[in-house]
Amino acid sequence: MPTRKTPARGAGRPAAKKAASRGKAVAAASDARNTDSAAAAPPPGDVADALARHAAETQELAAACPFNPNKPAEYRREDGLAPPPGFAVDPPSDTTGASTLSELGSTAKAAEPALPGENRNRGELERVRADSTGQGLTTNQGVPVANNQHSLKAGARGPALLKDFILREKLTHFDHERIPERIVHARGSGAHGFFECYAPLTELTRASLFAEAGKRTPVFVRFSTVQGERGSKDTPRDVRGFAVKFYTDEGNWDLVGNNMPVFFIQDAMKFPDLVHAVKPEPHHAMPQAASAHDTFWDFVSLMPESTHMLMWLMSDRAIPRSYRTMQGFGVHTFRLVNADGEAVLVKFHWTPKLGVHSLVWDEAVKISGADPDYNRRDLWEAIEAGEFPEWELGIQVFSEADAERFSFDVLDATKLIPEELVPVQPVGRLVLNRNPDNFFAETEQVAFCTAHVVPGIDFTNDPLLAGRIHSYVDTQLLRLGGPNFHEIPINAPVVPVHNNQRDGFHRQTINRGRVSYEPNSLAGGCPFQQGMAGFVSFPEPVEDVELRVHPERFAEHFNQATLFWNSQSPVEQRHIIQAYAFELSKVTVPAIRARMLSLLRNVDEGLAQAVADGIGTALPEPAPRALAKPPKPEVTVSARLSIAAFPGEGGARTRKVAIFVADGVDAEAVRGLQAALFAAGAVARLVGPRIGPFADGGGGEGVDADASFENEPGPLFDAVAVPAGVLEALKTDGRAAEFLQNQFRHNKPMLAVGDGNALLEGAGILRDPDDFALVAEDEWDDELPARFIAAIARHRNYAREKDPPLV
Ligand code: HDE
Repeated sequence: MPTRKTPARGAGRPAAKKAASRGKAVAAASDARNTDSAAAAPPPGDVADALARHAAETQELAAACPFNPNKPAEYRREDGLAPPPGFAVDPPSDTTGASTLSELGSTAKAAEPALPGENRNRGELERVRADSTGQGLTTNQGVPVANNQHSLKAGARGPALLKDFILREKLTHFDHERIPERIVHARGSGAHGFFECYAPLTELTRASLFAEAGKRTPVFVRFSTVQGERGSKDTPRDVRGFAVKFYTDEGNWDLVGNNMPVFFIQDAMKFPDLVHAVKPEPHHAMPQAASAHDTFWDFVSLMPESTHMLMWLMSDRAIPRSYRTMQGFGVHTFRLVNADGEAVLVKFHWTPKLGVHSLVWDEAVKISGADPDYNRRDLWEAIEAGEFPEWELGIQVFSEADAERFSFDVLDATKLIPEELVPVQPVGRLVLNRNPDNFFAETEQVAFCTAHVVPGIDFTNDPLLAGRIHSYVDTQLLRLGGPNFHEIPINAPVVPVHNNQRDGFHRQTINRGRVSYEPNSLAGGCPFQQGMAGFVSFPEPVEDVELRVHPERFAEHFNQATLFWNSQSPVEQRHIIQAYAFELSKVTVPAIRARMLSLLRNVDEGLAQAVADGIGTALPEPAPRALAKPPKPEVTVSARLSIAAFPGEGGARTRKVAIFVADGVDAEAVRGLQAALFAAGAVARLVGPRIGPFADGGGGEGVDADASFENEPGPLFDAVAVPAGVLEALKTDGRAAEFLQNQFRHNKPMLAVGDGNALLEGAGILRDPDDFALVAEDEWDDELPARFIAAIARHRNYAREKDPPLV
């Protein structure tokens, strides 16, 4: 039996020394091969064995933290206001924190943050994008599929077999393809793009997207309607969502706004009531995507604070021509905080470069039948054509002291800040330049959240905002199936994510190492708290007792509704009256109508009377006001509240124009006009009684209609041209007359040449030299396209409008 050499006998000799150190190394290596106990002495550092070295490095790392140096700061007030960074120790080697020494490396995403302006998220999306071009069919497990036509059966006429895992996988996946739709804003359309900062805003905010002139931050934007279900039409009378996810290099910032600057209610407590009231009534689930019903008007007529928002909702803002031609607003007052911790208050505005343009109601109704995807298609087509929609971001910046002086409370989301009081300064531009590859993966799964702010942007105590900070994450937990929805590629930030959150449904991150807590010494304290480099909440002073009440300035409900009314052009005012009359006529309970009229009397007597006349109702007494002595408003008219203040850059780009064709048409003129419109950026389609070829009146080469009166009726076009030669073929076609009547009634530019004029006359549309949008000539001349394009650039001639309409 071999005997052990005692250290005493051989310790002094080199061979013995060698043997002892070999022995230690073996002991350390053996020790390191166990995961449940270890020797009392720290493992030696100079061993070759990888596991032993790993153990030694772990010891070294943990020993670097003999106590928790962060603790004292946790109890100091000044550290609460300006948190110090947490301790962090560099590990002795790359593998000290590894879960396993057999790891080969880490992903690029975990290794380094994106460069400023780099759209790393696109790279992430690239990683998960699947391109089946040239590929064979497989199952979800990657097994090649031989036959995708038939289930596996026992004989050609025999029963299907349970072991057909290919059929079962296909059906099971299909059966689970739907996720719950958003409770509000279910219907939407999205696009990728970037935000570009004009000049550094570092004096106001440390938010990294505003750090340098020209800095680009990737974005994903989703526009939406509010009331309708996911498959509902695009053109109801409704608020539109305007939600922007900025993938900044300090995390995601979501500015989840609307196309109107105010909201119906002042407190999150009332949001479920509002939504229940406006959604289809619960007994029969009607009407879809419409506010024109009893429960909505019952609720809002009992909520006088809604009056201002209702004015916007009854205006043409609620029926935008395009997502590309509507403003966006952050609605709430937010806070900007600079690197020194100094804060200002801020409101966010998006202004479309194309100008603000709307539909008219009759048109919106008809479009919803002709093309329920009208706004979705418009956004998609413009981006595909390289006509990238663009908005300017503007901010209204003011101080707490300014806010104190206003006659309204800036924490009240039913109030805006007139631009006469605080001007809007442009700070950057938003460009949407890429359509999603997959609607579900991107537009449906994107999860916006008001709580997603970045260092430099903070909340205020707006009680509506407070509820939103909770609600958005909460709703995704159900909609996207658990707490890991931030890992879905469209939601993932472009910067690495490091924290000790773990597990949950559909977890994708494979966290390295065994440490998932903090403080720790086994990972050198990492990930460590970032102190003042991280998000530090603005230290807003809080005094007062807990209670459920609003401040008194919230109680004034009508001044800004009146301001909005006073600021509208006569056409806009007429449309508001018509909208109220229409909506209230759809209410079946006269008492509700009367209640609404009583509120309108507090806005403007003329408005109330006109709406009352529109529904054949006598005016009731004005509604009592919550404040006996309402404060005097600073501003009584604000030009910037009218759509007329935002004509846009002009031009006819992306406008859709119909050119009538039929047998006998002047094909030469058609080609000339189409080319001129195309050169101006407009999209002209040849619309005939059917698609297909039509003969030229002069015997030359004919034209080929690519749309018909049936598949593309008038309301889908911004303008129409009737060239010479189509009269004979179309004079008895009621669809042509209806097309023209719609164009006329919706105030759209029209061009008629030669006997095309007779077609208009047959539809009841007479020449009118005062109507700039009715370009009518007996002969074709080469100036005509330019005149027509100039009219298209002015959108519509509202002066043509008569109530009731002439045709
Ligand atoms: Fe929202 N809102 N909201 N909202 N909202 C949602 O979040 C909510 C409010 C807005 O394209 C939901 O992910 C509460 C104001 C937009 O995906 C939900 C309150 C404004 C979108 C929710 C409000 C908005 C939503 C539904 C009152 C304008 C669509 C699904 C306290 C400033 C975002 C979802 C997208 C979506 C809650 C009020 C805008 C349920 C509780 C005010 C643009 O979480």
